[in-house]
Amino acid sequence: MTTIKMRAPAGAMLRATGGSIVWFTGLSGAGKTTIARSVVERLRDGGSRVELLDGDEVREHLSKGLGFSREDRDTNIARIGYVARLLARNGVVAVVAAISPYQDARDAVRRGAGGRFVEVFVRASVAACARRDVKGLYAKALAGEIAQFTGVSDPYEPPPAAEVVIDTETTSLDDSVEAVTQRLRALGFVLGVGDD
Ligand code: ADX
Repeated sequence: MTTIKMRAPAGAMLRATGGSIVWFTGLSGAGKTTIARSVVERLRDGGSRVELLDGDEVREHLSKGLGFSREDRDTNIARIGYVARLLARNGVVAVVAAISPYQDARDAVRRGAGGRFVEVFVRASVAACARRDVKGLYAKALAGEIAQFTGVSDPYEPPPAAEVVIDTETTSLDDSVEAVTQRLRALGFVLGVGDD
């Protein structure tokens, strides 16, 4: 008997096969939060348990009082990584959107994730982020009013081996979400309805 394998079309329902960490890294204003929110929505629509840990929000609660020195950023990322691991081991897809500029800190989270980790590099040039300047922070950073601003007066280490790289200067939101979900499917972290 022949079995016909159905492949879910782009935009179809997705269901997680268990917990994992989907880690968005990139400059402020690159588009991490926007893409991460859409990925969360897609997974939730398919009935998956999913939680978003967003840098701006985490810094209002879990990391209140931390600044932007390397030490403070590393502490912030270690805290987010810790919570993401707790969620993932309880079957939740933990979606993280944080600049997370240092490779060592990202790798430490990866090592603790037991293979269920996807790094998504949301790439946009400093010039493009400064042009968008959604929060008005680049103007201030470029005027010297904000110290240690990532991409302007503080480093960003691009990931050399991210599972997904999205250039938001040339990629639509829909295509960006698709790139992430395709990779999650290829890794077996989610199934499209009709996959087996
Ligand atoms: S991280 O470096 O520790 O990962 P995180 O993602 O939590 O950073 O927070 C970044 C957000 O803080 C930015 O999107 C921006 O709104 C705000 N911010 C304020 N000061 C800075 C700064 N010096 N560098 C980068 N982001 C800053």
